[in-house]
Amino acid sequence: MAQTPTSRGAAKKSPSALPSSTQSDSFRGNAGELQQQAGGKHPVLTTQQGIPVADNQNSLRPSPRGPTLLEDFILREKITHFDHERIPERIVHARGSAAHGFFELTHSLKQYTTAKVLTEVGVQTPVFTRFSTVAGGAGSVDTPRDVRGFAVKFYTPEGNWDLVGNNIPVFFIQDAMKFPDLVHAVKMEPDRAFPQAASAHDTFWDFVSLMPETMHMIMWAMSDRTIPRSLRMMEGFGVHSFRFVNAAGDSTFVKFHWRPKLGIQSTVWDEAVKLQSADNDFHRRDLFEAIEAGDFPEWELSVQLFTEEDAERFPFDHLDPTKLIPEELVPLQPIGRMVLNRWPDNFFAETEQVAFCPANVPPGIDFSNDPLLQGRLFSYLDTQLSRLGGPNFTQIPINAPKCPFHNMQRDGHMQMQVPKGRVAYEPSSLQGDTPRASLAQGFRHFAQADDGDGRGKGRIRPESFADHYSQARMFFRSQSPLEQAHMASALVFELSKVATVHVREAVVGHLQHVDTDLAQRVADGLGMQALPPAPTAAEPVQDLPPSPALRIIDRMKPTLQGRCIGILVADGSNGNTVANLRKALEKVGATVKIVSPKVGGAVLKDGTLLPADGQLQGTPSVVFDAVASILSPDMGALLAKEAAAVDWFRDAFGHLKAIAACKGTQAILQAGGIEPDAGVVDPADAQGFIAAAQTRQWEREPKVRTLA
Ligand code: HDD
Repeated sequence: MAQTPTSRGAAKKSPSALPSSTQSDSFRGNAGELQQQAGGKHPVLTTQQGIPVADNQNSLRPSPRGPTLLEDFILREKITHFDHERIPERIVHARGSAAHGFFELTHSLKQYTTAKVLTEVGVQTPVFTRFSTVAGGAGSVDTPRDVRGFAVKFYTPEGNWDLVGNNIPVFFIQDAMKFPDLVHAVKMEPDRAFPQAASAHDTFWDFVSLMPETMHMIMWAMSDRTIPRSLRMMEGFGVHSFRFVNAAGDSTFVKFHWRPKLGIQSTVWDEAVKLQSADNDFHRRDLFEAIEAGDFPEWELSVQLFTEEDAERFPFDHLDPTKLIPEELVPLQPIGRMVLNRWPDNFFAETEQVAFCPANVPPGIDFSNDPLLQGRLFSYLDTQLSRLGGPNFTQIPINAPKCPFHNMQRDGHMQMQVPKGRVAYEPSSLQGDTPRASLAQGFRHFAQADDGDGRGKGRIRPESFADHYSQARMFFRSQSPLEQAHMASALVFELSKVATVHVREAVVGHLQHVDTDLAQRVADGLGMQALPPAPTAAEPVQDLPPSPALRIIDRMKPTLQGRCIGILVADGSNGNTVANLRKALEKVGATVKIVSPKVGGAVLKDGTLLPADGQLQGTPSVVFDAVASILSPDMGALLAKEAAAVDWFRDAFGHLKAIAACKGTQAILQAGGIEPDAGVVDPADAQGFIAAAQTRQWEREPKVRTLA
């Protein structure tokens, strides 16, 4: 053991008592022995200047109990570096998890774009994809009700393409001018510094109540989309209309959609809340474990393509980012797939330092005039300058293009390149190898005609952006009755946290334009005596055809692939039943985790030890998609008195999960007041359990909670 002088006794130890190998002019403490603890061949520890370090335990002192000397350059360098280890977190999307992977094109878009990444079928383009929550800080939980960021950096042969989207296809506001207001309203309130990572507070809903353009996005935010089960089970959207430009210079509008191979799935609200205490890192861990297990998450990339003339016929303006184009109107065309197959080596170097920017597009992809997108084109580069400390953040490995790049940008903080030669300007005639612009290969902006209406320059909101309610109504009416009930309940929950009565009333007033039944349900849920008046709508609300593609309950994939099942065992459990169930579950692609009252495992009926993946009290059922339990009657009776065991089943039941419960478990179900239904089966019936576990027991919901 190392003898670091932490006590007076140790400090008084005479230097002459130390092993001779540590005695030298400067060694008065004992350091070397720590090196013995791990095997392998370790390089010598050095300072950042490369100076070898002899003692990494003790600072330099004139005598064993004397003050630390300023001369200790090793200590000063180490502490100084540590003091500067953190950089400003992202003002939004601070909490995120990311992975490396590739994008593979399956259908060429050559007809529409020159971008190689979208024309060379079969080529795998490296990507780095970061998912995030929006409102919370970097250390906040993974499962609040929040929009999720879905940002993909494609390292294409023609430079980086960043598709910086969300898991929702529309946005809260129409003009970038309002973004700081929106973010200030949703973030923790500045005087009290709470709530963290939550929209359920006065300032957010005050802003919403005064900005009817938020209504469509509010419907999405209150839907189950904002409480995803897994980052692997989320859709992603580029949101804005972008442009493709082909070799002839013709332009086509495009919207991008990511669809998860595992299907789309959400949690129920009570589950999301409990996950916040069960596992702050639930989504990050889920992504990490899937990739580590070789169960690589995959998404299909699809496009919606339409021309200027098509757009003229839409009953909304596609340049308004609060509007989506229903896929019933413009179908989705699958063009490729993204697979995430490598977890970053270092969180800070990659996930934290990655810098996305919607302005990063290769030749052949261009922007539309969406005023939100136009503002974003400025914001991201600007924020990276302060977040990453200077203009050379593009040289950080995770941000650097993987294709050759040459320019005349020079110097600045943290310049990593050593450019040769005397020419750092263009045009020049002194050197033969300096970079030159290329009309043939270079980025060319689409030559869009000015569509001004002759009124000239102004701070103008187009009249075509004035209808704020029709698509909100379409989204609400496209949902299944249960999803509508979830939305109404979410609105009641959020507005119940709003103390200001006139704000609650104003929001319910807007809801009348969305759907009067919804408004009434929310008003009832809030205990309002009468429906507040609806504000005047700038445009008549249209009854657009519903879009069933916008539901998610119907679209949960009937599979156990990518899902995780917990099996509760204890001493005396029947090992055969456990083994059979496990085998059957793993055969259909589920991950199985054994939970036991002790993490060391359980001694089964046949005397063998079954190691556990989690201890019962620290592994609540919220972290599983379905649960099973195989217990002896004695252990069942004992655990029926254990709150963690009773909660395990009560929560699984309340969260509409399938339960496989043996006879020995019945005492716990009874203690939890659970009346078994079709979703509660015997663990010996593995196939019955698999069938039940492939979905949630939606018909159970009205029996376990009151929905608005
Ligand atoms: Fe943004 C980050 C997505 C509107 C300004 N945004 C950021 C990230 C995502 C989005 C996924 C995190 C990227 C990462 O993982 O590092 N943002 C969106 C979407 C929007 C949107 C889908 C609307 C369609 N954003 C938006 C506007 C502005 C910004 C209107 C400002 C005018 N966004 C930023 C930012 C951030 C950012 C301040 C914070 C950190 C960063 O950029 O790198 O520049």
